[in-house]
Amino acid sequence: MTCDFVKDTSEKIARMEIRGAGRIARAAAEALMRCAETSKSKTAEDFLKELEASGNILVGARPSAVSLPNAVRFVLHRIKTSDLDLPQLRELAIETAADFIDASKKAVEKIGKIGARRISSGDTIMTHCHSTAALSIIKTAFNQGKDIQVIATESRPRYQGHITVKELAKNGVPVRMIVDSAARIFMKEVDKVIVGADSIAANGAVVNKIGTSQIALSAHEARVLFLVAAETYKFHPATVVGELVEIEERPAEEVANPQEFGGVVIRNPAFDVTPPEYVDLIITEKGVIPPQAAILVIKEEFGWAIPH
Ligand code: RUB
Repeated sequence: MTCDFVKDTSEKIARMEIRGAGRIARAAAEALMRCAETSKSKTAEDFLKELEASGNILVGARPSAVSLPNAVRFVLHRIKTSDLDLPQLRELAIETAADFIDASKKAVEKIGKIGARRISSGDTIMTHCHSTAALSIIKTAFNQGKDIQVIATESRPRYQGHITVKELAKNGVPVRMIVDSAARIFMKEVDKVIVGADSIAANGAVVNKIGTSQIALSAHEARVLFLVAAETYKFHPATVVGELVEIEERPAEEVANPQEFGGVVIRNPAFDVTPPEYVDLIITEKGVIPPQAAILVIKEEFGWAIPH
């Protein structure tokens, strides 16, 4: 048995009504919290089974952001390793989900503060897609009075760049929008690229919105710093034992109507992988690390979740 909140949240995640790795993670924790609050299970065993089944549904909603399974794991691990009766277990599940949500929001704030130290007055920053963590750095630096400019890609096919541009403009940050394919021509004006992450593998490779790796490549070519803003729950425990991050392929219709092209195949991968060689720093809420230290973050934060 699973609850309605879980079905509703996983549908919203799949439809991208709830999107962005951090928001997805917080929504999953909240669904589990509501599930625990309203559960009609009569025994601790049934309650655990219900939450586990709910967790599996949530995890199946989208494959590439590890923040989703990490949020579910965080809640389930704490309740599964306790030895409590049903009312206490319910309380613990609610408390743990709330802890995750709270820690996640604080992490984004902390990343803003830590990352802003890397931004200087006069910097032009390029960003791609819509990342709350990357924007936290940009907005914090701007609010500290640093004179910065932003160049944001529109991020086809779902145009998450529009959200970025509107959010920055609303906050008074000077921002220009470009088509994704103009990233290289503008790179000569850029001092730093800052993007978010959906997953970070044990070798420091960064999975983020499709197009990120091309931007990283042109930043590398132009010797522009490439920074990734990522909470520690974006690090992927199973990559330690060789699991690959699944790259979500979304419907062709998001790109164009195949019928208008005589049924031609249209591919629509939603994410790509930026190799660690193109990443200068990863900014987490625990501090700034080189991509080569990703394995240490995974061992420290998710050692218990690394599959045997
Ligand atoms: C969003 C995306 C974002 C990361 C990080 O993809 O790739 O860069 O999720 O975002 P989609 P945040 O729109 O397909 O979910 O920093 O907000 O977690």
